[in-house]
Amino acid sequence: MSEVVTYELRDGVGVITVNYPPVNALGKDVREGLKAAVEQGAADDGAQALVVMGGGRTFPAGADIREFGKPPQPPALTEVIDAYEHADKLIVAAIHGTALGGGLEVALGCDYRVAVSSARVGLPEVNLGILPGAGGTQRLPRLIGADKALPMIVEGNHVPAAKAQSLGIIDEVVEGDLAEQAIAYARKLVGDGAPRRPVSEMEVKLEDPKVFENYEKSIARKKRGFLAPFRCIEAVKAAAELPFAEGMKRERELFTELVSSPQSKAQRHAFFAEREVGKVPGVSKDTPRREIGKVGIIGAGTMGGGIAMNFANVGIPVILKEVKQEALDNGIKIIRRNYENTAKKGRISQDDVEKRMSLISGTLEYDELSDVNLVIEAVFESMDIKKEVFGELDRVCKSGAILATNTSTLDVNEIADSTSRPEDVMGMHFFSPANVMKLLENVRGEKTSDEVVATVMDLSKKIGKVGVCVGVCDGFVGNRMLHKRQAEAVSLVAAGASPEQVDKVLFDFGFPMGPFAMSDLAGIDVGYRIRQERRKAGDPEAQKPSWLDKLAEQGRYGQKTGAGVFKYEEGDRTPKPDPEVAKLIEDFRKENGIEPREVTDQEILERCMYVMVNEGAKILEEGIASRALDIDIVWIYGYGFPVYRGGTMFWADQVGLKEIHDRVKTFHEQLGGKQWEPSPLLERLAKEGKGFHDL
Ligand code: HSC
Repeated sequence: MSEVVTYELRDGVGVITVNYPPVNALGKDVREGLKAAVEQGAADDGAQALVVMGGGRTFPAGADIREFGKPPQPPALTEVIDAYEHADKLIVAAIHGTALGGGLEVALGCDYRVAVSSARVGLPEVNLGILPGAGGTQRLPRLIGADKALPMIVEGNHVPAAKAQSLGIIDEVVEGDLAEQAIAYARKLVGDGAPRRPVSEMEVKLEDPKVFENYEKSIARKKRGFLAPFRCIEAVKAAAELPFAEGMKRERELFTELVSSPQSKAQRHAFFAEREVGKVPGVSKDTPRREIGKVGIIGAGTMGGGIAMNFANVGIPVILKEVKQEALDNGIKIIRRNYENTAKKGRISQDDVEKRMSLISGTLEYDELSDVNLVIEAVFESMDIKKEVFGELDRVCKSGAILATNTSTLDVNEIADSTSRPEDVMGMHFFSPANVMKLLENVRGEKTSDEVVATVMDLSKKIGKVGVCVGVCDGFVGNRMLHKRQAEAVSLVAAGASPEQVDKVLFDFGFPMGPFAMSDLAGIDVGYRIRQERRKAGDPEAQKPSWLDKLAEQGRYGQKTGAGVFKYEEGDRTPKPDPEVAKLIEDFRKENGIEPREVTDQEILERCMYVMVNEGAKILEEGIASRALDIDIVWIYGYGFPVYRGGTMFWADQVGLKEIHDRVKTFHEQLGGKQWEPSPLLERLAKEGKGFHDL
């Protein structure tokens, strides 16, 4: 037997334990070990029943994802599970941690399942662009009914033990030592003459024959562009309609199609990138972390309030500092309202609302921040104001406190240098709404210490964010690339496209909304002010005045004023084309001697996307992002880049860098502009036939 799976006889029960840290993934050695162990258990005369469990922190959390895309290595997981289901001894799965994917499929091959109350089970394969491929789509509907299995398989959520018990997945929730409890349970079952329960032999219960059709309709919008959720529905339908063996064949066909699809490759890349992104190159994993027991926030506006909620949500006390009592009261009132709304939707209890609110306090005095371990400034984007705030923080905050700025545009090094402790200063760029958006661009200044970087990166995870460490530049990673795309979108409209056409192309690509619906949501005035500042300052790279600026000058700021590039009806956020804007664009073209031409969807896609890829390459060259995967994660979590395309740079690699480089060069010849100057890195990789992820 392999070393990663052990077998021992305890109290007349054979206990099979998987020891393959960190998550007991079902790689080749584990599969071999599991198969050998069940054979040993079956042959062990001293064992009246068997228990299978995970050592360390969890029951197996799934197949070993790193094996996908490589030649399959026997034994297949399906073969292992068959061996458990057909063993001639009763088997109990004893679950702690997370029994996910292939792990839950192993448990479904057992006769009975017990779990500790903190355990969670689920079939999250859909999040990797695949479906459960070791019988999960066929056994779970047989165990709990197709109607209940469907959401678990299509949504891929983790289900806590108590709920899993009520669904019929778990037979008993146990307290105390899991192995002992499972052994006692197995002995009792044998003593009571409990029957074997091969799930594959159960009938599939189906309450509503239209469930598949209805479910497909219900997810059509939310899962737009994804392949796997729809294939999951097909697989569960097969369970309801076909005998087990045929259903398994169908599951295999669908699994094989998905696992080799570009979507699954992209989603697997995103899975590992999300974990890799937390490991900052050059910062050792043993770097000491500072304890963050209390946080101060400067500014109780929308941003400050949203940021505060992240900390209260995980039990960290927060103190909000404002200038005026009224603004403070209002900020805290809005936080309460947000929590109350979440409670109304049933996502948290009223008790949670009160607990979280009790962790949030307010002050008008800087001196009250003397005991915080981290302070995040979220005030107006003005260097003078920020320097003033940081001067105060430098004065009152205790030694070792981390001083962070939420700036999205200003130079973090300049802010840091205005204090006596630049090594403790860092950017924490939250995305709006700060309590919802998962991305956190953690901006490392020239002098920021490793300890501060490591602490802030860990803290990001703790508050449920995906932190990406980036360097200092205008717009950091996300907005720097976004601004290039936005300028291109504006110029495409000036050339002859309509804003609706541009938006549709990017929406169809998979973004949640097009660039103009997005600028209407964020407020056109924000970008307008920045562009005006640049023009005033004589910045040679400032964009020329455009039709979009004219909209801002007319007070059409977007959703907040009911009209921007699109118009909005009262209480409705759906963008509607506006003939007035079409006229304004037409006038703009006339004034500037532009003869409108037909712009193809292909040109829109290439210009909007390739300009970002070229900028991403420059960001990599400059070391603003250390790896292409950092940029991918920024775009997936900050801007809704479709995860099934793997992020901007992963997508670029799939398209091929030679193709992109050639087009960038052509656009540079045709349109000019610094944004189209091919990045030397892009040029080199294109020549070498490599991708950004080969670096
Ligand atoms: C699957 O099971 C398919 C099946 O249906 C079988 C198909 C068979 C087909 C047969 C055909 C014949 N594999 O997340 P963390 C690593 S698909 C490899 O930071 P946490 C992870 O990369 C799978 N590695 O920990 C990281 O490595 P690092 C279905 C895996 O405590 C380390 O473990 N299951 C891995 O925050 C720690 O991970 C899933 O999708 C895996 N399966 O969360 C579950 N899982 O240290 C995926 C983790 O080097 N996993 N790693 O960076 C998770 O959701 C989370 O990892 C947990 C733990 C919730 C388990």
